[in-house]
Amino acid sequence: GTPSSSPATPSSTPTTSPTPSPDPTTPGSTPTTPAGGGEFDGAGCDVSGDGPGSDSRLPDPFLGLNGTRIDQKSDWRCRRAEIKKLAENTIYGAKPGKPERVTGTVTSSNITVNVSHQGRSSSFSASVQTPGGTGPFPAVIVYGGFGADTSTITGQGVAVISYDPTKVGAEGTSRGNKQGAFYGIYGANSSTGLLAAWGWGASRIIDVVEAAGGAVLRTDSFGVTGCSRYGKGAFVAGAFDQRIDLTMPIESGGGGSPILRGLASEAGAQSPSSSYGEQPWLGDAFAGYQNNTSGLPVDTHSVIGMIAPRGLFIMENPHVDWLGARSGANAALAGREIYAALGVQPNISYISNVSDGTHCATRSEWRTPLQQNLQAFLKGSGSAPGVFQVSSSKPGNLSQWRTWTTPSLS
Ligand code: MCU
Repeated sequence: GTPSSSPATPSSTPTTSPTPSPDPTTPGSTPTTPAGGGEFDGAGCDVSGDGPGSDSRLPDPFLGLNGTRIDQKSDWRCRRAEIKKLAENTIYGAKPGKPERVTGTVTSSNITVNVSHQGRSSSFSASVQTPGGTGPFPAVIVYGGFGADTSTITGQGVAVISYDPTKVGAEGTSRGNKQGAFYGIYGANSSTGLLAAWGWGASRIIDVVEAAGGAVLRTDSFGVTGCSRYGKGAFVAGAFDQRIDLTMPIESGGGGSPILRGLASEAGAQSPSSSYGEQPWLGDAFAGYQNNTSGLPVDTHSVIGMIAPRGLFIMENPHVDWLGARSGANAALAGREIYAALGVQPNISYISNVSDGTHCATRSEWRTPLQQNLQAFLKGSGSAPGVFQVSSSKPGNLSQWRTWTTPSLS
């Protein structure tokens, strides 16, 4: 493997400076996205309008805020921007874009992130584990310290960035006194919930890796994963940063990928009000929806659509009722319709028919599709597996949850 005793030279290039041209002699070097520029491509879209009224079933993800259904694949860019707005306003709180200044260093063992914005500054770091072989390597940002199969990730030639999101948004605080690197910038009484704050931190890690120019880690190839509360975080990170090529939430439960409308009635599952109250994971605005999910103008199937057409591999555990795997299956089934309409159905995979009921276990059923997803989306090799294996104990039933049909977009 790569000796961790010979770290690459740290760089501390401000990401606000122009990205240097890639060195064509570096293996694996590809043109870099301008720093931060690829986080969200819908900034120029008209997102005026409030969205649909109350509906106990899943809102039509193809219905624009102007009241017209989209009919072209290229319309998805601005539809994503609409969903982003609605999801921020009602579920997660606002995820701000790139701050005025982001600097940091990348070595084969560590990443530092320094942020300043409107006179406030904060910092955090993450550790790096490189795989064997010669870099620069693609990297998966792994939230937290459990549940993700990191040896399979490094075994595919992909680095692991171990990210402790609680440094960016701490658990255990009141909503009026939120703490961590995000809230040091945006204020302890920011209405943004932890999941969006954590995603902001992941985006800032990507800013620093981009600016470092590809000596250790590739600037254009990122995944994200995590289990349980960190699965919720991984899901939101992937939805809100288009530089993330592969999103892999594991057993994310309430506030993660499962449809919020379903969780409100799924037997034994963590309810939306419990997800709102347990920690400030969701935005403060969700207070008004925690007992009224029908009032949400979006649900997590549309958040899945924010990830489309990029890679998504949702892993769930049907044995623990609290995790809401039936609502998870319904989210995946409805979200898959968006992937299908965009002509990229194999880019979403879902597996919940797993045998071990232990929460956040490492599972053999996920290993091969994990390898295939890493190869396809982070290494440009092979093709997306497009596996869809729903447990018989927690099946979904899409027809129960929608009245809309799936358009064939041109
Ligand atoms: C599934 O994620 C959470 C769940 O939402 C919580 O209710 C529970 O307390 O903790 C889970 C978790 O993060 O476990 C590690």
